[in-house]
Amino acid sequence: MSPYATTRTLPEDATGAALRSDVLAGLTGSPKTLPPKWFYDAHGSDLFDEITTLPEYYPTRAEREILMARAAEIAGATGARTLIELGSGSSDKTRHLLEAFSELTHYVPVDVSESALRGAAKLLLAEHPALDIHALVADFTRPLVLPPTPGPRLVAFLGGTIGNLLPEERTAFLTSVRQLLSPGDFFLLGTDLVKDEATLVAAYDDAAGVTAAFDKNVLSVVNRELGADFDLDAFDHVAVWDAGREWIEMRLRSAVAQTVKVPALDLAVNFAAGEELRTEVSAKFRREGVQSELAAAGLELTQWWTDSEGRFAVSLSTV
Ligand code: AVJ
Repeated sequence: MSPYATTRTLPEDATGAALRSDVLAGLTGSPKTLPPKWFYDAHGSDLFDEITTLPEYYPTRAEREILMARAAEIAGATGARTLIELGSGSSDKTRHLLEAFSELTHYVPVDVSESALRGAAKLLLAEHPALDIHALVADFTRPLVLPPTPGPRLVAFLGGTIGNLLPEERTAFLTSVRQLLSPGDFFLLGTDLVKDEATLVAAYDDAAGVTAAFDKNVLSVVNRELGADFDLDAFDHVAVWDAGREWIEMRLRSAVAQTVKVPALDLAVNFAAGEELRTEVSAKFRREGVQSELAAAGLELTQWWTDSEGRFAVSLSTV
């Protein structure tokens, strides 16, 4: 039996405290916002998995195409013995990589969801019984302390999730990734690319309404965790492309004037009819932008791969 260890750097009550402070700040600010990380309770994670199969939502398929085509090249270029995956979730994206890495002995998945980590480790160990898995229950936007595993190390951040960070948050995040790396280590990053508005908006406002349900799920999370009384039917899902900032925004638009109570925060929140609550920013990138953001953090882009339709990119960089 190979070792499976877990290290928790999040206090057990961290999630509750962080949710309360995020909801208080977000619902009392102007415009109103909620951070996208609160979409992902068990139901939200299921809805996201369903999104990845929708005809309009191309990023998952495009990234998978790249990883499958380039896994051997990535393994050869890095010679990685440890793979560290930030925001690993179900570890689905990494499966293709793990197959290709002949030198790999250690896998360090990092996620806030301990149940996702446990489920993923179980499946992976069935396929790779010799793999040493050390799961980290941690928030990857906070400074990380990694277990002492052999180098070279490959830190992977896939799925385009970096797009959920605002520009200043991205700078801080990339700087902390840089600090995890020693000479000879690598960073593998998935970024969705700027493209025509119709394709982008459809990817975040699908015909079947799955993304709308995913968007509204954040209200269910606040209802359940903080005793709020959001009426999901009183909000409409909206996806908007901001051409200046080159990001998609998901918003929930209040259909009527209404007051929502959040008892755990002793808060009553007024929404005007038509007022919008921003629930997600999903930034889209260009090669020059990725390269310069990496460079600003002390990382040098060495490889850039896109899918056959040029919709998504995976890049490799070094210190
Ligand atoms: C998981 C953050 C990459 O921004 O495309 C999918 C989340 N939001 N549909 C994205 C999401 C709406 C997704 N990421």
